[in-house]
Amino acid sequence: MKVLLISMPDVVPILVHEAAVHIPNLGIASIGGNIDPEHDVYLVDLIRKRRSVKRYLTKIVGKIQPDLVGLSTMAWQYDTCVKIAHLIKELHPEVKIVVGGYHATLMAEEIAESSQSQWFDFIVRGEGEEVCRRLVNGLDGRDVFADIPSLSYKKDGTFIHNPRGENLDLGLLKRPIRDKRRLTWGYHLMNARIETLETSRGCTRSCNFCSMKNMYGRTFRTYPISRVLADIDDIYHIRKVRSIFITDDNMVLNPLRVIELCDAIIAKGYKNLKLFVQADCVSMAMHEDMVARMAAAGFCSVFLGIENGSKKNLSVAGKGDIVKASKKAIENCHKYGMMVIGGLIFGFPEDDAQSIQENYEFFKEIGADAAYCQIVTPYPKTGMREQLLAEGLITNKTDLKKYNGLWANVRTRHMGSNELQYHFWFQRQTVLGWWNPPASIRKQGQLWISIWRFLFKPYLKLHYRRMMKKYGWEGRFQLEVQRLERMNAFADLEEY
Ligand code: B12
Ligand code: SF4
Repeated sequence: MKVLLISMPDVVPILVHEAAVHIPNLGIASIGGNIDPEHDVYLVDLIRKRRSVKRYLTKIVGKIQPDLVGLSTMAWQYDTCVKIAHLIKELHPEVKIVVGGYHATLMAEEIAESSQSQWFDFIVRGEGEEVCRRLVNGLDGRDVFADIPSLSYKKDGTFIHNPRGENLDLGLLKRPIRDKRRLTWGYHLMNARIETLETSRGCTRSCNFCSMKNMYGRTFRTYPISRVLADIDDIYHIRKVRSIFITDDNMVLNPLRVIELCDAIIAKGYKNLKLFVQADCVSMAMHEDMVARMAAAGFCSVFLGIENGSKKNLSVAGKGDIVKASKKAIENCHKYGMMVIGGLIFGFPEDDAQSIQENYEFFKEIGADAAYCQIVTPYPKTGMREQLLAEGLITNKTDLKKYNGLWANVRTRHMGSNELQYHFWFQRQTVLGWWNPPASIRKQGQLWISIWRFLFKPYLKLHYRRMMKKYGWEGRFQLEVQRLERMNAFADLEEY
């Protein structure tokens, strides 16, 4: 069997420009790595082909003539996913198409009942490695679709949903594909080559905007340390890549394990290894010894879910009062030279222009190094969606293309969604202003940070001064909205 696994071209440039970060998709790489070796597997990450999606797919599908195409999609990418499925069926009508990932997991029933289901032959809920392995064997006549947990398949034109399978034993998974079977390349974080790996899956915290619990339940599973080291060896020695993005939802839930892992990494003596990770504030605040060991092992940047400075808003998000923990976590990271990217969320039911301003001010005060700002997004099947629906605060219930954190799909009790969208943008410009990396951060990427400080920033300041004269705040905002509208519109897919 020939299998082609594809991830979507849509991006969300919240931190830097959309061309500055292209991180490989680990989901398809891990599924591909676990398909039995007698089958041929190819990976395509369309994030590297954003300007020529149709042209590229026409070429590659024609060349490979796959038996099965797997499409990976989050909620906000589903619209593009349907278009791509339609295009592929048109190019190669005999091909079977399976859709998986977050959106398929959360919305399998809805997808099956929609008219778009005509483009899909299978839907996979949850982790894809074992289901896909068996599905490919099933297509080869060596397994039976009805027996494969978490698979939905068509019988007489209607989808049958098999019961959901158990979470996988991570110790049994084979390594993801990072070799030439990956047909797209050039992954980078501001021009430094980057790869992804995972050390754990899941999270036991209860943030109610998070889609995670529908994927794994509220569980936390870890990979054996030997497997994580084998993965790092593959990236470091074979691929010769020094930057690694760890995709764990919350790697630090078990601090003793993190320390053990860091010690094992340190013992390997990798030089110039740079690790990027996401973590929760409470664990990073409470375990300074863990933070110190992480820094020693090469963790240079951490994304912290700070979310909001208001206790009321934090409680709506299901986070509890983490304000003190946020401050302490940042202090700990800075003490050991780690850059902190702080996640902020705006648009909670009580928000008004002033509270949005205050949240940006709070962010400035706590001294994180860069802000990753999003508007509350009512992702399907989350507690947040239920809560906001009940209060009539969701203004866009159906156009999921806008469910990516950049768009206001909600209103608050004090602001309409347009006003929220405006203040989310405007206060950021006026309160946070231009990014000014502190000295400790400048050391981490001297070339790019110097280019930013001495080339881009002065140029952009001049550019926006002129824009202000010509358009004013309102005009500039409209231009920004138009830019966002264009970002994930793929002209060559419009006909589908
Ligand atoms: C790492 C990560 C990121 C990284 C991305 C790294 C990368 N390579 O792209 C960063 C920080 C950049 C990021 C950004 C965003 N992310 Co993110 N991210 C994650 C995270 C934590 C892990 C993803 C991952 O790699 N997991 C490991 C792999 C192995 O698992 P996986 O991708 O889920 O794949 C498995 C299954 O889904 C399934 N599967 C996946 N694809 C397919 C395809 C087929 C055919 C099949 C059968 C099965 C299948 O099988 C895979 C193997 O078991 C997830 C949460 C999570 N636990 O997954 C959120 C998550 C996927 N992100 C999410 C979101 C919303 C975003 C942003 C839009 C946030 C924002 N506003 O900025 C952006 C968009 C990024 C972009 N593309 O531009 C949401 C998606 C919600 C939804 N309902 O769609 C999630 C679930 C987080 C959440 N808390 O809700 N993200
Ligand atoms: S800490 Fe992160 S992964 Fe865990 S529930 Fe909250 S948002 Fe989701």
